[in-house]
Order: sequence, then C-alpha cells, then structure tokens
Amino acid sequence: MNKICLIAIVLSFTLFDISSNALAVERNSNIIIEAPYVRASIPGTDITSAYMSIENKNNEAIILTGVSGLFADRIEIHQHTMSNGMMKMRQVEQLVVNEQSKVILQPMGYHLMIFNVKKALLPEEEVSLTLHFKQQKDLVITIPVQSIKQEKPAKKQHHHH
Ligand SMILES: [Cu+2]
Repeated sequence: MNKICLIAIVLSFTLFDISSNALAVERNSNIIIEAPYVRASIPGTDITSAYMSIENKNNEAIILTGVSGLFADRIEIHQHTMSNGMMKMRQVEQLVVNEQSKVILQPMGYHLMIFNVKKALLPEEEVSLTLHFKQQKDLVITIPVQSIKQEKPAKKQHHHH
C-alpha cells in the first residue's frame, strides 16, 4: 500500500448515527466501534464508565493500550471477574481484539472506568474519547451519554472467524 492510499483511508473516517437509540458506528482502518455510550453521572460522584463493541476487521490482532478524554482526568480499561462468589473489578493493561473478531465492553464485563469527570455528564450530551492502539493510529470517537435506564441487557460475546 502506498502512502497516498494510506492517508486516504485515515481521512475517510466517518461517523454514522444510524438509529434513534444512539447507536453510533465509527470506522478507521478496519476498526469498527459500535453502540458506544458513557453512563450519565450519578449525582455526587465523579466516576463513571463507558461501553462499546470493538470489531477488528484486520487480518492481525489489534491491541487497545489506553483511552483518554479531555472531560476526565483518567480512564482505565477494567474487567469484572468473579472471585469467591464476589464480583470484583481489576484494571487490565491492554485489551486484545483478535483478527476478524469483536470484543464487547458491557456492564459486568470489560468496561472503561472513567475517573474525575470534570463536570457531571447528563443524558443527551456527548463526549469525545481517544482510543490508543499499539500498532494502529489513535481512533477518536464521539459517544453519547446515557442514563442507566436506557441500557439494553448485556449481549453475548461473539467471535467471527
Ligand atoms: Cu471498573
């Protein structure tokens, strides 16, 4: 692939808002983000979480190494795990999405934990997140704020091979 072609792909990054329930799809070099949202702030707290599915259409694994956003001081990748019958969360350093596969960040699973939100996030607002990958360009996405009441039940994780 020559350089001009590569630049064209990066510039073709587009946002489709394809349904009223805030399903957004963003595309960048074969990485597809679907149904992203961040939970509205609970009054009196400055911590929240964000969810989405990350689909990798590349023929090699991609590795999410971090996430940042100007609206918060720190964002970590977390995983919920069961330990002695108790649900716990722990930080993971990176999230691997295998080639031609999808990883779903959802309540009780992987999620983005957002610390020190600078102002309360209200439903209908949007925030911008930057996803950092080990070998791919950063992916900047705009995602809606949703109240917990708008959450759909967690989907089962699928893998495409
Ligand atoms: Cu967490």
